[in-house]
Amino acid sequence: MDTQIILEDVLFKKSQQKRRTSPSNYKQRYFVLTTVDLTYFEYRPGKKPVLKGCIELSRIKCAEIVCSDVSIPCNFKYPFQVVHDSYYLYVFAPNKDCRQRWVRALKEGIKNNNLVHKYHPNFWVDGKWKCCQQNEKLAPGCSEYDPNGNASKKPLPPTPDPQRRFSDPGEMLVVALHDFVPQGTLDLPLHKDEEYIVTDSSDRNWWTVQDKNGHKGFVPSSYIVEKSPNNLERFEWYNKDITRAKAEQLLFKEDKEGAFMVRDSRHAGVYTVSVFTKALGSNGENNPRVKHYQIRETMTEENKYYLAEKYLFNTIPDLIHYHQHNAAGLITRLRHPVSTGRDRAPRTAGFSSDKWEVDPGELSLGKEVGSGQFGVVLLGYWRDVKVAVKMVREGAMSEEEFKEEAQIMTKLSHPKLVQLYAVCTQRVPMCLVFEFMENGCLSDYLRNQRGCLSRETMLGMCLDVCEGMAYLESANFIHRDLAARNCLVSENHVVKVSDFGMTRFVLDDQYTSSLGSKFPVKWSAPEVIQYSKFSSKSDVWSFGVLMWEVYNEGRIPYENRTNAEVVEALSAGLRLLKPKLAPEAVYQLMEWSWKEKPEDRPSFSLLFHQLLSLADL
Ligand code: 4IP
Repeated sequence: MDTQIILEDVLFKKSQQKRRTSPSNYKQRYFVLTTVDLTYFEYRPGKKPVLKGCIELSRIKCAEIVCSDVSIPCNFKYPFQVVHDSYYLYVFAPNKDCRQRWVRALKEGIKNNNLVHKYHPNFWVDGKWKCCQQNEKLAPGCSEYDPNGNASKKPLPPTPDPQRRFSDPGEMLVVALHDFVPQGTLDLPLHKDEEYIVTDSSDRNWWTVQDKNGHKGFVPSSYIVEKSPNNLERFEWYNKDITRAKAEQLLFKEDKEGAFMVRDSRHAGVYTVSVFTKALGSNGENNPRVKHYQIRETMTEENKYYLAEKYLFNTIPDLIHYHQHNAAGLITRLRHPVSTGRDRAPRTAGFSSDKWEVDPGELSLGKEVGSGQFGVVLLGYWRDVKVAVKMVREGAMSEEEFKEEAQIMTKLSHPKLVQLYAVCTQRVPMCLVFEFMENGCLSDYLRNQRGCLSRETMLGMCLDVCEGMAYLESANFIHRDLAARNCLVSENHVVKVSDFGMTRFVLDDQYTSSLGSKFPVKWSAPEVIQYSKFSSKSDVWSFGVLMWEVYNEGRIPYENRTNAEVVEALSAGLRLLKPKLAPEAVYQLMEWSWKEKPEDRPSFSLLFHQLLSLADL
């Protein structure tokens, strides 16, 4: 049997301390799970990954989530364990979804092994197991191991104790980030800052939660966050994944003394506090500026956080709270939290958990805002939600096939994807209801902003698209027509991927056949042009072209060549030239995306981390 890649992601790992003198450190590694083994590599921007470790699947005895309240000294806060031979490999994922994907895939891969019956649900720390206090590392486990278990489906324990320091994987306490007004009969209302217990998280977008009165119902998973000391997402001052340049831009715009935010540093595992000040410079001159401070951790037994050496705190929220009241070594105290529009509730996957068809009477239609392969696009409202309505021209779309797929597509939901909310099939021809994007398509946006875009902004655009594509890749969904014209720009200038998978429903041969005049040859990988072989790796090729478009401010690739000439040039090994505005390291990523063989191209998740490492500190 051929070895196949099942999952690949950049994750953190803790050293397994195989030798007595091994340091207990946390490192970012590129993990690859295949049908045969689990390997991890050191990745270095622009260079080939270096193999660091390999565990054959046949040697793994347990793969499971770790539940713990110990503070985790890297910024991926979702641990799972891989028990093999007599070693414990602790791996840390960036979010719950990703962790669940890995644990599920690992369990699938080891299901025929000789597995443990019992395991340790918590960490081995300071010479004992946190779960059962046994002080022998190889002591038998203390909890039943469920080899098939989808941890989130376990029943709740009978009497939940609010003082418990860690929760069973099945019992997760969450806090609402936003109010949610139910739109369907199965939904439950959410009230900002109130706590709920998750009872089922098996659907990616709609989780079942229970409120304090015992009422249960579906809520959008993006509206709640896990309540844990390690989770910063519920704080208005925390902005995940934004670059130093974007942070500075937002803080300058706020223009208030002490405007601040906490963000992920480019150095994985580290957080940075960025703060704006108008304090006079050393020469006594007016000098509004942003200062950046890394949050440091004492690597002692009891992990503590600090900004200025003297003041140590158990958690980051405690540290921020202190510095909100005391400058204590900072240029100014932290006065005004600034966020990237987090106050606005995110999109939900569909309007509600059980509603992906809308009644035409509930849609009000406004002016035309554009046109696409299927017909005109109108501005509209569904109840009070602003939406873009694609009116499908008769004969333009294979409607039956689309209807079958629409339900799956409404479930694809990510902040960097243009959300398909619902379809309206009772109208003839039908229409599709999407999230509305104020700033139109990326290619026009780039052309209109020519000469005004900084390199940081361009990198930010590539990062946005890459993040959305990494999500599609993880959902095994192929875009098939990624290009700047198929990305849209939101009101606050976030770029989102649109029209994913839609070419499958186009009825125009000129568009779908690689010989057709409308086929996007200039964005297509060689295997797509030759054999219509689409994959996430052919999307990666198109993404390389999209990066080229961004750094060329919306110019058409191979401007003066016909499609036939492009095909010829590609097969002779020629590639698009480096855009003047692209740094060498970004062009290297484009070239990597244009490798002849799909398997030599990077995955989106690797590209995302490579791009992130190029963003300013
Ligand atoms: C190393 O520390 C790394 O953490 C290794 O991880 C780890 O191997 C080593 O543990 C540990 O000593 P230094 O880089 O500071 O030397 P990686 O290979 O991912 O870099 P594991 O086995 O955890 O992969 P020992 O116990 O193998 O020495």
